[in-house]
Amino acid sequence: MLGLICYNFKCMNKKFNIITADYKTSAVKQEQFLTDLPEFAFVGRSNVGKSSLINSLTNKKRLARTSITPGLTKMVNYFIINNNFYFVDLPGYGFSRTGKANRELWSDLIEKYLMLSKQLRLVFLLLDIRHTPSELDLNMLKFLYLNNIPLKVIATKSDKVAKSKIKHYCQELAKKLFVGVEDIIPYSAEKPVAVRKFPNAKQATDKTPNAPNKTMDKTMQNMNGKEKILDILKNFLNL
Ligand SMILES: Nc1nc2c(ncn2[C@@H]2O[C@H](COP(=O)(O)OP(=O)(O)O)[C@@H](O)[C@H]2O)c(=O)[nH]1
Ligand SMILES: [Mg+2]
Repeated sequence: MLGLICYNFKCMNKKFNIITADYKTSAVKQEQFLTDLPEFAFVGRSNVGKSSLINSLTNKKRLARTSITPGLTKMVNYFIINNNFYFVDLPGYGFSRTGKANRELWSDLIEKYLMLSKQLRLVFLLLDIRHTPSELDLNMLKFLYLNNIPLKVIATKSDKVAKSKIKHYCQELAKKLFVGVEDIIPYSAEKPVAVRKFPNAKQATDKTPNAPNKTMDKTMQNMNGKEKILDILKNFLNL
């Protein structure tokens, strides 16, 4: 019995890691959507950093094709992770190349995927940390809310702003999106970025009265974007 408790405790504390990541398949129509394993989808404007995020999370430079090779970006691309779940790289939305009207679009395929995927657990909505969300970003957020699809917001390219300004940019994004700043995960596919610190964490020591709890500081506040996302995946997969 004690052994079982210890085993469970060990599992609870075990860090979740991505060990294997491989391209599985691409879908161009709904009949091709997969149904066998849980899915985590990445959605956002073209060029916001979806493919780079997938590559960074999996430590594989060329797993998802970044904008240098645009061929596959109109498809729903599945990557199998740890033989256990899928990352799904969705087509980017944005200005229509052919459309004469200056209108932003997202493809039917994105909408079909989000509405019909049976195994979709969570959507990561990516926004560039430096930019005000576009109308289309806000529509996507609304669409996800209205369809009860769980989502997390990722503020990409956070290496492009000063470290000291990351929190400010996240706060600005949070205001525009009507979410809490803690719901926004700053991320850099180039360098790891600490999510947040207690404002007084630097000065505080164990002996300081009311010093922040050190364990909490380490586990919650100093997680970088990658650790935070891995933690979210772990929770959604009940691992
Ligand atoms: N500096 C920086 N550049 C990034 C980051 N993420 C993506 N990029 C660049 O932004 C461009 C578009 O990225 P990509 O992943 O292809 O975007 P996607 O169209 O949303 O899949 C590429 O040139 C990437 O190198 C990041 O975190 N930091
Ligand atoms: Mg891409």
